[in-house]
Formats: sequence, C-alpha cells, structure tokens
Amino acid sequence: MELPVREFSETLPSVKPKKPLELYEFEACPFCRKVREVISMLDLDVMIYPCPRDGDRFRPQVVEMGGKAQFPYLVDPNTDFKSYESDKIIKYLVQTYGDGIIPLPLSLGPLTTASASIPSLLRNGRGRQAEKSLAPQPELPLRLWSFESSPYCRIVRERLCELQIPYQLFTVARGSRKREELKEIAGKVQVPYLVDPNTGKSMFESSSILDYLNDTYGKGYSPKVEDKVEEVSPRAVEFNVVPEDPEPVKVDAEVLEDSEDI
Ligand SMILES: N[C@@H](CCC(=O)N[C@@H](CS)C(=O)NCC(=O)O)C(=O)O
Repeated sequence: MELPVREFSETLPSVKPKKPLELYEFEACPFCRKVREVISMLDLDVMIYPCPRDGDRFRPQVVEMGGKAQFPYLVDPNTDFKSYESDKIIKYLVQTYGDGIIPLPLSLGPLTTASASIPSLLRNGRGRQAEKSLAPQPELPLRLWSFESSPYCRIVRERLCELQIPYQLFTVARGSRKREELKEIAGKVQVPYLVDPNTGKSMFESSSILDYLNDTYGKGYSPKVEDKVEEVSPRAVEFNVVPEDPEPVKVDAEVLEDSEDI
C-alpha cells in the first residue's frame, strides 16, 4: 500500500533535456524517491540505473564516477552536471528544467525525507536488496511508463531494481503532455506499461509485468543454449580464440576407393 501523494505533473513551461538524464538510485531509498518525485513533477524522462544493496552492475560505476556508494547520483550529459545529494539534485533540476522554484512538498527538509520514507516502510524493504540471478544484463534498456505515486508502478520499479535491470522511465503523471504519446503507442493511457525491446514484448498490468520479469530475468530464467556454450569456454569468447583445426584425418586410400564404388 502506498499513500496517494503528489500524483501530478506541473507540466511547467520547461526546457526539455536533449539527452536523457541518468539516475543511479534504488527504489527503497527515500532520498531517491524525492528525486523521482521532482522528475515526475517536471514531466522529465530519465534513464534509471538501479543500484540496490549488493548490486554489482551499476554501483561500481557510481563509485568510479563520484568516489563513493551513495544514492541518488544524477548525471546530466547535457550539462556535465554530476552529483550526489538529493536536495542539490532537486535544486539543479528545477533550475535547469523548471521555473526554479522547489515544490513545497519537497522543500520541508526532514519532514520531506520522513514522508518519502513511508512507502518503503509499508513495502517492508522491497526494492532495497539485489537478487542473485543467472540472467545476463539485457542488451537494451527496458522502457517503463509510470508515475511516482502509483502503487502499481511502484511494485514494478521494485522488481526492476532488485534485478538491476536498466530502464528508460517515461513519467506520465496526471497532466503530463506525454499521456497522448502513450495513448498512441499503447492504445490507452494506463500505467504501468512496459516495453522490452530485447524480446519485442509489451504489456500493461503490474501482475503480468512481474511474471514477465521473473520469467525473463529473474528466478524463472533458464540459460539459453548460447549462454551455456559461453559458460563452457569463456576464454574462447573473451579473447576471440579460434579453435585450432583438428588433426587431419588420415583416410585409407583403399577405403576411399571402396566407398566411391558404392
Ligand atoms: N544526504 C543524502 C543522503 C543519501 C543517503 O544516505 N542515501 C543512502 C540510501 S537511502 C545511501 O546511499 N546509502 C548507502 C548504500 O545504500 O550503500 C541525500 O540527500 O542524497
């Protein structure tokens, strides 16, 4: 269950980023939620790189870029802004892509942090810890249409986070100008809506999406034949080693002649 708060987009007359923003975060972190809320309010889209605890895919990248494992961490490739600290990120986003004014619910200091913690308390830590999975990282990021305060979107984001699946987040809060686009793409305005360009699958309904994610990238994943070959001979893959030709087979001339007679 999640509190029905701040479910709107300001759709401010804002500048839109040319290249997508990149947010390193995890779903259960209240500071990350504050940033996702302002992203929804500003009607921005963002690449999410999930960094749950013990995550091995994107956490190391954050340490490399900023020097420590702390979340949220925002990268804006349009301006080279890179930063930790939710309040600094929020200020940057409203100044760069909004009207410069921090929305009241996000400007109340510890009260804001406390209210952003409630959904995670109610969800008992889902979206905090990475889940071990045999599935390799998908080649292309998934695409999720969502808005921050929807409880159905939340459970999908939690699962994407636990499985460390990168995805493009299209925020379509009430009032978003992108709702029309969603209608054109999907036939109706309903969230969550997931598109997986790796498999060509697309779907509504949080329960169907969870089943799909578990089967494709989670516990239900079974390695494909190519993955098994890779496991057997990692060096051949890594160094592009071409296996040596086998010893030429000595063919008995007589046998060959015999066989030609047949
Ligand atoms: N003052 C920081 C606090 C950020 C923070 O404490 N984040 C926690 C997660 S909620 C964190 O990164 N912990 C380290 C970890 O998860 O490994 C902010 O507002 O961004």
